Amino acid sequence: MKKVAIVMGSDSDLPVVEKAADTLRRYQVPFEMHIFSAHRTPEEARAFAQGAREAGIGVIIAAAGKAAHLAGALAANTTLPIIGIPLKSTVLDGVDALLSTVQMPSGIPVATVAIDGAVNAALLSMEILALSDETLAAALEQTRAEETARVLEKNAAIEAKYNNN
Ligand code: RP5
Repeated sequence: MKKVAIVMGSDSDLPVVEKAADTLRRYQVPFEMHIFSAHRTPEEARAFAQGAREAGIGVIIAAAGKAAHLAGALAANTTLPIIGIPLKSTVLDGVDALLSTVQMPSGIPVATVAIDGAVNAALLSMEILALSDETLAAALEQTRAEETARVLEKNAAIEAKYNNN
């Protein structure tokens, strides 16, 4: 199976990014983690993106806050799918990073998840890998079915408590 690469702009991003790593671990999907910054280490970020396909990576998750150009900078240097996670910071609550990540010019796509949406970023990366991996596809289907069952169970409890008068 191809690997997922998780790239963050700073080690201060790790508390959110860890949730993506945990999610990938749950499905035993191989991944690697890096700190590359579009602004502080632009050469390293570019070199990483250019070599990613050859390194066996299938999807890149890029997490950054503030003027979050990391996902776009990586996307500029590879045609692998890039998933951007805009991170919440103290001043503008992550709206700065959301807009910086999501508003890509035509031709250089970044699939942007919600602010701090690390779990969905991991799930989306696995849905992409699952296009060519039936075992992973089945595992994702199973989780979805379990979640549905959990919600239906809660609905049944609420209906029984409030609707039987
Ligand atoms: C971004 O700036 C990083 O992704 C991080 O979210 C933010 C702040 O970085 P530090 O100053 O904490 O290193 O590039």
